Amino acid sequence: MAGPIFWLISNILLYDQGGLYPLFLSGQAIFYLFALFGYLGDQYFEHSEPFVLFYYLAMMNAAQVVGLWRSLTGSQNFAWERLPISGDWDRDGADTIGLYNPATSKFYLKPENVTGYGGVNIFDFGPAGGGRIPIVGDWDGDGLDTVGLFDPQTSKFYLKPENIAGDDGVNVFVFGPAGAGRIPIVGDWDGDGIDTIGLYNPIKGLFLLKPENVGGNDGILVFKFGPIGGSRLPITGDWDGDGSDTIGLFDPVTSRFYLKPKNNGGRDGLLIFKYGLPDGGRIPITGKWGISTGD
Ligand SMILES: [Ca+2]
Ligand SMILES: [Ca+2]
Ligand SMILES: [Ca+2]
Ligand SMILES: [Ca+2]
Repeated sequence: MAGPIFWLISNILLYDQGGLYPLFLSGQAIFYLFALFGYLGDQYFEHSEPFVLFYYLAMMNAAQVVGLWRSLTGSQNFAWERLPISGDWDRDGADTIGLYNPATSKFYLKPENVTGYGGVNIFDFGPAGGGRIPIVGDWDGDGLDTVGLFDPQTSKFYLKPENIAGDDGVNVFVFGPAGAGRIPIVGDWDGDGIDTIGLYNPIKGLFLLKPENVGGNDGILVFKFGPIGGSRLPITGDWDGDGSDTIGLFDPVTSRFYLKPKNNGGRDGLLIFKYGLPDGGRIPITGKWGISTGD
C-alpha cells in the first residue's frame, strides 16, 4: 500500500490512502477508508459510484480530527440503521471506529482503521430495538474507552466498564427529562482524564454538561450555543489539544462544522469550516485517529 497522501487546504487536511478500501461490512453498512476525495475551493470530487457509504477523516492543524459517516440511505434518524462510534478500544492512544446496530443492540468495535474484519469485537449490550443511542467514553480514566447507551425515552444513561456483553458493573443513572428529544454527548470537560456525559437540547440550543457520571443536576454547566430548533448535531473533542474537551456543532444541511474553544456561549474563537458534501446525509464523528502529518 502506498503511503498516505495529504492535501492541505486551508486548515483542513484530507487524508487519502491512495484508493478505496472497504473497512467494515455488516449487512448494509459499509465503511470505506478512503474514497478518493478532495476539496479544492468550491469543487468537490470523489469516486462515489457504485459505493454507497463513505467514511471521511479530516485533520485540522494536526491537533484534532473530525470525520463524517454516511448511512446507506442518508438517514440521520437515530432510531434505525447503524450508528457510527469511535474510541480507543485498546489503549494505544489512537481512536478507531465502530458501529452500533439499534435493531439488534450489537456493538462492532474495530481495532484499526484499516480494511477487513480482523479483530472486530462484537458484543451485545442493551435491548434489541430499544431505540437507544450509543456513546463512548473513558468512564474510569484508565485510558481505555468503553461504550454506553442513552435511552431517550427515559433519559437514562448506561455506562459499561468493559467492552463485553452483559450488564456487569454498568453504571445506570438518569439525567434530563424523559422523551425530550435531547442528544447525548461525552467529553472530559475538566481535563481530569475521566469522560462524563452531557446533553444537547436542539429545541433550545442548550448544552448541559455533567461533572460526574451520576444522576441529578449538581454542578452541571449549562450554556446556549447555536440556533434554536435547528437540525445541527452536537460533537465534542479537544480541538486545541489542551486536554479538555469542548463542544461543537455540525450542520448537515451545509456540512459546516462549528467548533468552540471553550464550553460557554458566544462565538469567541469559534472555528467554522465546511467539510463534506452538503447533502444532509452524514453523521459527524470525532477522534484522534493517530494520523501523522510527518512534521
Ligand atoms: Ca486504539
Ligand atoms: Ca476506561
Ligand atoms: Ca473529566
Ligand atoms: Ca481543548
